[in-house]
Amino acid sequence: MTGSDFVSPDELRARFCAALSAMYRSEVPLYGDLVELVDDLIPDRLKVERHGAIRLGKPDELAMIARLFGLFGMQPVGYYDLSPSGVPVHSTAFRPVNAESLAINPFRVFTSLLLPELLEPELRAEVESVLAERDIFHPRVREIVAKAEAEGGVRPQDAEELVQKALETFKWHDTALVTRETYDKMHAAHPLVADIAAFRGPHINHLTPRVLDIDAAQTGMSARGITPKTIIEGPPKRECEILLRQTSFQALTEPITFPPSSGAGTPASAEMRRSISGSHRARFGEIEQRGCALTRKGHAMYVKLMSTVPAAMDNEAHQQNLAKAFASFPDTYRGMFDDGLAYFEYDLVSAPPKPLPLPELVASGHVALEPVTYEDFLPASAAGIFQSNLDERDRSRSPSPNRGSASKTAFEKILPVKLHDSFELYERIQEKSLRELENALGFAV
Ligand code: OOG
Ligand code: NI
Repeated sequence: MTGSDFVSPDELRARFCAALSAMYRSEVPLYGDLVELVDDLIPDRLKVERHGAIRLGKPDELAMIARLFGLFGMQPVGYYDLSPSGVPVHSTAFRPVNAESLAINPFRVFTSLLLPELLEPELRAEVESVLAERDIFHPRVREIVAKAEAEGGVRPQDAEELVQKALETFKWHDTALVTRETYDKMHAAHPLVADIAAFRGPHINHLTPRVLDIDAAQTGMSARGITPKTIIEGPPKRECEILLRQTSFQALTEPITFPPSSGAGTPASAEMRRSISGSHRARFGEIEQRGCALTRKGHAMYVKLMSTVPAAMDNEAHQQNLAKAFASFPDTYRGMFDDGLAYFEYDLVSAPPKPLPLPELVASGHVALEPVTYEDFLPASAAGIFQSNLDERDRSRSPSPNRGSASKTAFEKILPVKLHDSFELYERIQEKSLRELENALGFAV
């Protein structure tokens, strides 16, 4: 059996992304409106979503998702603990890790896992027993994944079924798994607990196309009657964009039904046997704009500068505050290169008359800098996206203390594959480019 007997992970990812997008547009028409707006604004947008997000309930679900996404060429990259921001989950992003695969289809899934240890013991036990009962995967997904792992890939005859049955996991369920009472208890602890544990599966909660001008998109959303969240998350608008800027429309209030409360043992009245209607907020639409990836030093500077930005009530004021705070962050690729703040690939423009070190080759224009795009997420921005969909009361919940590296170690243990460090991936890209440059020049820089 050779590699060509299998459907490539890149193709499977593209098919999965297209299928998920079609499903979400039909489930959430307002998301379709957002995509139309984005398409109007950016005619040359690569017409594929850049990311989506799900929230899982238990370790087994994360382990199985990692195996499924692994077949789609998506590896876990980065660890984000959102609990210090008052959101009871920790997360990773499943994404392609090499440049070729990112170019074919960059789709990634921000995947969160509930931290039940942050719940009161009684509620925790209830949540864990609900989660223990559910299986979010279609039995055929489990079978095809096991077969593909044993054989070394997904066979053509299994590909469509795998994509279609995998979609089942991400579908919306308009009937809760638990009674209204239980839902309310979960919701009171944190709305996300209800979102994660009260349903049969981890409905995809948003998809995110990419834009080239997020400020125009933010304004365009209001003009089209799509209410955006108050502020654009992330760094300010710059000549040389860095990291990730994001905005979204707020989660819709959607009708759901609760099963009748069981009158355990007692003859239930007709009233008690009737299902109960309610509503739930989870699903929204987001857009993102990506700039260049920062080194550890650049990232640390980003975090430090962000911590000086005061909370603002509107986006315009917030953007001004950001611009002020970032005045000291160089806004040219040369400046970022000189200070070691960002990752680059190097293009040979013309051969120098004699061997020179890299900084001089760049300064003399013999080598041009090509910024490496940031492919990951920002924990504070992610928390801001989560929180924009919570009520004021829920936003002011006390944050959990930072649990340091213990929770990362626990998260890594659940994953059946290695958790990649995003800095290492960017370093590898930069290093490869450096080697190629040296080969082209014929000397070491
Ligand atoms: C995930 C929020 C984080 C992003 O783009 O930062 C995220 C969620 O709401 O489940 O998707
Ligand atoms: Ni997102």
